[in-house]
Amino acid sequence: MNFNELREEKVAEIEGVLKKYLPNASNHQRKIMEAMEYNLMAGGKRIRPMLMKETYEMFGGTEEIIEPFMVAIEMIHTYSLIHDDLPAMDNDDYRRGRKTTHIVYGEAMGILAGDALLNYAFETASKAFDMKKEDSYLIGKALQVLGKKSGIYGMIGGQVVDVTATGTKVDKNVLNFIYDLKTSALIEASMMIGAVLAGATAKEIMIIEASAKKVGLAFQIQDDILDVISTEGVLGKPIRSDEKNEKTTYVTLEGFEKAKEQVETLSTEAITMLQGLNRENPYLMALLEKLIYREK
Ligand code: GRG
Repeated sequence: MNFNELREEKVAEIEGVLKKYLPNASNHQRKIMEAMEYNLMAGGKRIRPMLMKETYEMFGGTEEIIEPFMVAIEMIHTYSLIHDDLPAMDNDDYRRGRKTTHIVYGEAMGILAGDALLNYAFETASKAFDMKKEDSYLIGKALQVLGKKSGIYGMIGGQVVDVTATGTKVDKNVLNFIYDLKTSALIEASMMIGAVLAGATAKEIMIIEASAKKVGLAFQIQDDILDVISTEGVLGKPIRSDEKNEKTTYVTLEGFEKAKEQVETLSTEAITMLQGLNRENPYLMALLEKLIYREK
């Protein structure tokens, strides 16, 4: 099986896990449950749950307790996309190749679907306590990482600075701060939770965090590049969105070629850091290399 086939198989497995943990749309709340599922199951690369599971396995993890956390991180990521597309933020009509949630279900339901996914993420992750009581301390630590990296010290914090800076020219320091929180934080959470639940040491978790920070930055710079050179058909979302929203990006700040070099440099540094851990996961290394040249 080649890398792409293996990756497709892993994406299908992750989608199976997502379905397993989704609530059954029933009763009077049916509408919100449908709206939650609408965007969550619309596709997407599933990078975060994949990085989580691969890191977990790299540290020798084999148990099902990783599953509720894989679902939780994808739910948090999806809620952020739903809210980011709202009229009050980027006001976009397409995401993951579909009309955005607020376009289909209305703005109020778009807000609620995002809120519901965020809440249900923690409700789902905490199911791990019932699956393996003896790992309660590790599960608690993993929940701590999830809360911090998606909150004001993580993704929401980055989004706040991003929204405030929109329409103004920001320097590289501020841009790095935004990317660090807005994008890297969830990637850090993904890989750190994998490490935490597999029982990695504090030092190993720090190295994972530092490596994931670089992966996240590289991922965001590539996102900036694709926003300029790709097509709506390939990305499943509008292109030139940064220009429309008057956002400073690595491409506007450093130019296209330098941005491409940064993606390569950061990814190589991230991979080298992981290799230094002397743990085996060739698929994870190959995935990180592939992300450098990703087209969507
Ligand atoms: C609204 C609280 C709140 C936060 C929004 C994450 C975010 C912050 C906004 C979404 C827009 C954006 C450019 C985010 C940066 C991270 C990023 C590149 C998201 C897209 O992730 P992919 O490419 O998407 O993994 P898929 O659809 O493949 O899952």
